[in-house]
Amino acid sequence: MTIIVTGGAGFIGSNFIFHMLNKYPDYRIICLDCLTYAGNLSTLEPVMDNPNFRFVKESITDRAAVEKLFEEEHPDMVVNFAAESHVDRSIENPQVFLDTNIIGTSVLMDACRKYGIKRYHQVSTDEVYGDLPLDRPDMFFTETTPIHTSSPYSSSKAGADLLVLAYHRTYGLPVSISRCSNNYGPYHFPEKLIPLMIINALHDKPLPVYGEGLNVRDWLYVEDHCKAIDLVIHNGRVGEVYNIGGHNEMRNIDIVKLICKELGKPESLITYVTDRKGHDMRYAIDPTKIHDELGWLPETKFADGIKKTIKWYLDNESWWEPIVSGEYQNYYEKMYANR
Ligand code: NAD
Ligand code: TDX
Repeated sequence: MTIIVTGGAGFIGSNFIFHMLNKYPDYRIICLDCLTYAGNLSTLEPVMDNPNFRFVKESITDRAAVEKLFEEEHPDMVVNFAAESHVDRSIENPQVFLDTNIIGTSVLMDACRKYGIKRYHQVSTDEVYGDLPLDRPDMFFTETTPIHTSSPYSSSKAGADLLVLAYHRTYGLPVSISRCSNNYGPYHFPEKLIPLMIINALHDKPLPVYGEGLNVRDWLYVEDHCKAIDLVIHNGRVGEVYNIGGHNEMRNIDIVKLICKELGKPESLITYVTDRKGHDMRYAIDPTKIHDELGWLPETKFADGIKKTIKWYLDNESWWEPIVSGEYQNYYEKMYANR
């Protein structure tokens, strides 16, 4: 089995590569990643010498490079993690989100059509469903909830999802899609809520909570997401969408307070800043389908996962220090200086 994993130098893709190489020692895994600001080759260092692993630095939008890779490797599957993934960046500059998330997806699927494939899997997000009201805790996203996006990011992911389903119906491409809730865990890029708060708290810097911090996200430990994708690509039905989430809804402010408590830092570091434009209120996944069809259940409880994650950031300063002291510093200044 040969699998091309795109975006494997990022947060979830790298965790997925570790999971797959560990669980299937006879699989060949090729990581296709162009190393944007969010891609980090040092993350993949532990597997670089594995003879069943290959890293290729190219963009999924580069048709010639993608076709060359298909000719060289004859993949059985493609799992597409590669994306621009940060909502705030999409509000500042939508164009690259359309290029990577939509055009990149079409380039990958065209190569799958041209050379043949057993499965093309699209890693999508619960954000394609828009948001839910805070006063309706009985409401959840199911796979049939209408697409109703809020940000350029979620719109680009939804556009890609629709294209994936269209390639299935029009060309019979054997596709699947998973839509997951918010992930957390090792190698999460420091621009996202949980790692940003951990690292700022460690430096006794202000903890910038958007609006009143009452927005709710449904958090899943990254390993549980990887295991779910593993099940979908092997046993999931072609042409289907699977929602992934662990019924773990938390308000942003409660997460930030928990991080302060775990690190022994004062809540006075919390600073309420201007809200995100178009900020989604609540995400909540109904994972009944993947549970009933594939037997998937999350294994890591949030109370344990957040402790493991904080410990990972404490133990791995050498991974995140070069990021927060480098180019990312300019982004942070631009986004938060006058907020
Ligand atoms: P990330 O930003 O950490 O990593 C993205 C990776 O894609 C990086 O390594 C980057 O270099 C690479 N990449 C970007 N553009 C590329 C291109 N044109 N060609 C090749 N590689 C490119 O993202 P993440 O958080 O790991 O998310 C991975 C996927 O999962 C995304 O598709 C995202 O939409 C989806 N997702 C993320 C979450 C979450 O909570 N992080 C939840 C649900 C779904
Ligand atoms: O500094 C911050 N302060 C703050 O209050 C940041 C970075 C975020 N927030 C809030 C905004 C959100 O309500 O925290 C919440 C989580 O924000 P992000 O970490 O940016 O994640 P989110 O916007 O929910 O999107 C994430 O989950 C779905 C991923 O980044 C997406 O790629 C995925 O599709």
